[in-house]
Amino acid sequence: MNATAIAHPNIALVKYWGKRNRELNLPAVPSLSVTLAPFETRTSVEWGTDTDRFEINGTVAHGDAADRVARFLDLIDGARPPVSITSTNNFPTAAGLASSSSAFAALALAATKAAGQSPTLTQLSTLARQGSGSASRSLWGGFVTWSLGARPDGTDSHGHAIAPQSHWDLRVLVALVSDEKKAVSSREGMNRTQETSPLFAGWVESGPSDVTEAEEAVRSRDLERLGTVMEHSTMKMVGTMFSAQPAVVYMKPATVAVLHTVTALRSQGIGAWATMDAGPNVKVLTTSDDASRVEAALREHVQTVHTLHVGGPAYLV
Ligand code: 2P0
Repeated sequence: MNATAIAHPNIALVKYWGKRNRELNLPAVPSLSVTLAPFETRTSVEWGTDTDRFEINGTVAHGDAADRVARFLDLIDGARPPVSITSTNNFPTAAGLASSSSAFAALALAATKAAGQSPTLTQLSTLARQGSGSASRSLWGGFVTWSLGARPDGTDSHGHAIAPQSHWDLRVLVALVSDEKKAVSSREGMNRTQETSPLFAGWVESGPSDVTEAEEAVRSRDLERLGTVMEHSTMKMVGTMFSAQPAVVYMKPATVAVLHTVTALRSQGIGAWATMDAGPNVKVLTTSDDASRVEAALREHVQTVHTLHVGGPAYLV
């Protein structure tokens, strides 16, 4: 059977960093994200063909990338036939956003449908998590919490919709500091941090209350409260990276310049808060009213700024 699905990427407002189970991709901390449009991944799956073939953004995957997709498909059906996949992003892979979140969410939705299954969104999220942790948050639109869960098999560690796309018309501006492929993958960076940073225990201990704080801020549409906890979660995560051995440093000079600019904007009364992920790019959370002033300020340091809005859920085409 054939099926096609579309999913948006998300960025974490409260961060996922570290795993309590690498095999099942179970997180060390809960996290909370916002789904982002108009960026999206469109994935078509043919279940039952001559040979496995995975085409990602026009290039056929080989080696580790292909193995990762094949293992993911095996989770759907351990006795599956060969599968053909064509997946494309409508945004540059170097856009400064984790494309694995939309990729594995779209693949989970399209591949289960093509396999003749009808999983719930929660089951899809649990499946997508095993492809890439952040993908567990891309099945829903709006604001999503990825719960820590307690069961050893991970069936209670998945996304939960906190508020839909229509709840809050925010903007996220991506200041593109660098589009080079990073030297340390997020997976490698988080594993090294977890194994070597003396700050990691504090990170894990303080994570759950950040998610509670962010959920309350989202529900009450309190941008200052949400931005404050987002920056705190981000800087704690960066602190664990810097204190790893050897240190994991994704920042570039322009990253720091943008962070200072965001702080300066706030002192001028503009509601803007910054976050970063496993890379040098800075994402700025702001309102639709302030977005153009924030963009102008970011352009003093970077050439490319993507302006994104809150996106909707993943869906079958
Ligand atoms: C996040 N990041 O919450 C965090 C913040 C990067 C920093 O999720 O190993 O590609 O596939 O579960 O999801 C990036 O890591 O890692 C990420 P895996 P993933 O968005």
